[in-house]
Amino acid sequence: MTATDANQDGANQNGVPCMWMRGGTSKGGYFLKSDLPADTAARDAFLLSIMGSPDPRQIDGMGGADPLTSKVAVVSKSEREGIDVDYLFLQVFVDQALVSDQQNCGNILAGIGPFAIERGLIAAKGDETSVAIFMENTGQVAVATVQTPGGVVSYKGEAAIDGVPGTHAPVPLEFRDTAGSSCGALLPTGNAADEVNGVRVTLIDNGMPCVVMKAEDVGVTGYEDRESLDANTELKAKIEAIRLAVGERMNLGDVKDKSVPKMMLLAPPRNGGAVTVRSFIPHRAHATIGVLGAVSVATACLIEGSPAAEVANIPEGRRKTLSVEHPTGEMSCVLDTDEGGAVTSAALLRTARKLMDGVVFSA
Ligand code: NQM
Repeated sequence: MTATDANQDGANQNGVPCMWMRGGTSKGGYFLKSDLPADTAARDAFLLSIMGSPDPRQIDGMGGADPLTSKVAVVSKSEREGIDVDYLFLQVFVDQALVSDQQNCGNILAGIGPFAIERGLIAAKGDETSVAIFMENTGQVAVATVQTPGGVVSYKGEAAIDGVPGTHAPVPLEFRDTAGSSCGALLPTGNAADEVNGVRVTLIDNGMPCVVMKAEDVGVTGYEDRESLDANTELKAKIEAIRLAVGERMNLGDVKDKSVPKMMLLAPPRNGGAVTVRSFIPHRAHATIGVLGAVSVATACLIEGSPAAEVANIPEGRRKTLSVEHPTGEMSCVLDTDEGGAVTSAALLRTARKLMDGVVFSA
């Protein structure tokens, strides 16, 4: 028996400690790094097994048969100066035997602060605890503020986010220096717009690599619901061809088996916001929009000459709140800009909730 086999065997019999949490509009398993196999292949095999992948229904696992509920956070105390914890995000594919660390997730990020405090990686500091989180996928830092009345994490509160019923404790997230997180530059081709397969697109990365285009340029309105977009095989084939064509240009290599770049279809706002978006992540339509995906879209709206700028309504001032309308509501991004109009930081409101704390078993 190899060390890996032994590790897997142990996990089968005793289970592995894990907290299941909703982070923003996503859901997944939160693990301490020290509780998972150190070997990447063994770790990924374990995660596929506990999620029930590959299987479109994930019937033999914890996954919810949706990329948004098949997510994992790996958390450890940080050795880095000024940083509390390190967070690695892993996307466990639903119907393929793939685990990817090629993207970040700003929704799952919302649960990292509460998890770190609950697991004793950091101590609560008064009624609110700010947690500096190093996002290992992109090498960048986010600061989350967690409600800790009486030194205990509270999930109860009055904050509402679209896509999640009810109200919960607010978890504000602040990002700085997210430009070029995975692509090396905010605009990896240096252009506000490129033409790909006859469609004008902006290739952009302000925390999440995205291909931003006008919905009408790919034959839809941008106001469709998730189900009709997911059923539109012609549209999906068109945007997947664009995605595959831009991987190299975005410095992401061959993106066939990657969950980035995300495909963003934009239209003018209908509910008083800045812009409307329908996003593909990248093969299924998103029920709302990703956090860093929204930051990248909002940033594209501020770039002169981009297709996004043509449909967006941009507020005045150096600090701009852009309401990004999505299929089930909106997400407000607060962007700070410098005198040249470049985005210097972004802040968003999320909530998170502990759903289960226990042990999880692989097959
Ligand atoms: O963009 C989905 C989500 C995400 C990612 C995805 C996210 C982000 O909504 O930061 O949060 O784009 O795969 O959880």
